[in-house]
Amino acid sequence: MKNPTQYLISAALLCAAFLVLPARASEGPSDAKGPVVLPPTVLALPVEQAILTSPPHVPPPIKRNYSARVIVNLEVLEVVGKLADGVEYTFWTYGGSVPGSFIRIREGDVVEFHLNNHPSSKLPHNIDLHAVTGPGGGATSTFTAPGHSSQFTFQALNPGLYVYHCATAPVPMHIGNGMYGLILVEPKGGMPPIDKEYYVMQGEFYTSGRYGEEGLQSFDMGKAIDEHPAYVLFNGSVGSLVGDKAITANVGEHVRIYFGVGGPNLTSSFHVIGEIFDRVYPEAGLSLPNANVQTTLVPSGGATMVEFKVDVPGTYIMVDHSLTRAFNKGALGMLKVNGAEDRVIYSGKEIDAVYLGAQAEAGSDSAKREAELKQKILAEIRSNPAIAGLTKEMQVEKGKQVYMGLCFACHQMDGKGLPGAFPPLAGSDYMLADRDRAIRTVLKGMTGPVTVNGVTFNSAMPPQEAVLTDAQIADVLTYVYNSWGNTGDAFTRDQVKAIRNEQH
Ligand code: HEC
Ligand SMILES: [Cu+2]
Repeated sequence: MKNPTQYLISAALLCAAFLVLPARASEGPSDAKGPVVLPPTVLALPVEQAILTSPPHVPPPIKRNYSARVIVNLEVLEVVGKLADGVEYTFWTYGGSVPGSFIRIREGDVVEFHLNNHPSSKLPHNIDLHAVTGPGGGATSTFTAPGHSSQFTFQALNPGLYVYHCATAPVPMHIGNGMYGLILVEPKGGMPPIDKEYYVMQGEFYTSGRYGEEGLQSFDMGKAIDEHPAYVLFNGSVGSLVGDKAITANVGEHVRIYFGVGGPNLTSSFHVIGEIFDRVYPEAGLSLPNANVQTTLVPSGGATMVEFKVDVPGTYIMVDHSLTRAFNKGALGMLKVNGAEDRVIYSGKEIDAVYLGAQAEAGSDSAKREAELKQKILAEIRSNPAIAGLTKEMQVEKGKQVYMGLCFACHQMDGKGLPGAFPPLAGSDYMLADRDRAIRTVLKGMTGPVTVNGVTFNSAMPPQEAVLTDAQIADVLTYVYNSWGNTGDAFTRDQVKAIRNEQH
């Protein structure tokens, strides 16, 4: 293993290598030692090409029970990609994705590593693999100018899950632009078999603009030094694991997430809402799986493996439980679980009764009024089939209960919102202009700038699709549209259903 002194020395070497680059790059391979002369025992090992995958995918488990010589070809690519809707960024990547390609090898393998820096790159890059024993973890040996390819060999002595990252100066900038990934060194006995495996990494982005500010953003070194990122992300962009890009599993399956933190600075409090990790390999060490963990701490430049069985269907939200990072800076992903319900393990909402405390007498009045109206409707149906008007009134009362239980916390009792934080629903030109969009906002939530009655808000509204039924959404919007001087429209559950099922 590397000790701290070796780290310091390797960092020093790294800086030296960087400073002398211009002379070296033109001299070509003069500093290269030439291919290593491998002993016959190693030369006799079977040779194979590593399978690399981009997130959230993981290469297949290693089946062999002997060492191999594994060839890894990793390409450095500087690419413009999406940080969020309307927000672009020039990512520096290993293999074209953030995080970079997942590498899977076996303890004892001798790895011939090729780092290929694409000719279109503007800068030299290298790689420090935390799985490597040797100064710099490969960094000095892989310092590679654009249009060049470096080769070095290492033996994977320690099993575990390791971060790799660029270590070219300024290192925080290279990592902050997306240059990190994971390498799994399976123990000789293999990882325990599991149904589903996924690859997720957290990293922060220090953009010149605020969260959601549109256009091509650049890296802001000042914000990086202050550790004030605009974005904290899973897999390199807002929504990379949301909606139809969510990771999936079926009820009864066991899921393993290989989770790493590229940083460059922040530690993650990794949590899956509504799940308990049956097993956690703390700090990705293999000796001590911990059991029944809610949230696990993953340091910058560190990793973990979490495993859990999914017992009931639904959408599970993955977050950094430092929650403004999840709700305001993007560190949020989804796991969608399909299958049959088990109402003993989780019943779902059994009863929706009114409880508002002193907060909102309006709510309990509204429940009473609902009961009255139910009676009225029954009476009305008996004597008079013209019940349309009453149906709407009924919806308004039900919707009021949903509103008082959920929306009022942000949009306020009077629907006027809070300046600088929550937009108004009373007289909202934005909402009233487009009914479908209003449904969509409640279902899918909303992030990024929105202008309501001439004032711009830029925050996040949590999606309600997993919380509210179609009928509840129709009711709450009917209440909102029939309150505070709004237009008086009604919504049906079929309208909500249509938006819920629309293709994106
Ligand atoms: C946790 C706070 C929160 C809750 C709870 C919440 N919202 Fe919002 N809502 C917001 C924020 C913040 C925005 C603006 C998002 C942005 O700027 O990106 C918003 C935007 C909206 C908009 C579009 C903007 C406008 O004012 O016309 C509508 C409509 C809306 N919410 C309706 C609802 C309804 C209905 C509920 C209850 C089912 C609800 N919201 C619950 C915070 C919340
Ligand atoms: Cu780099």
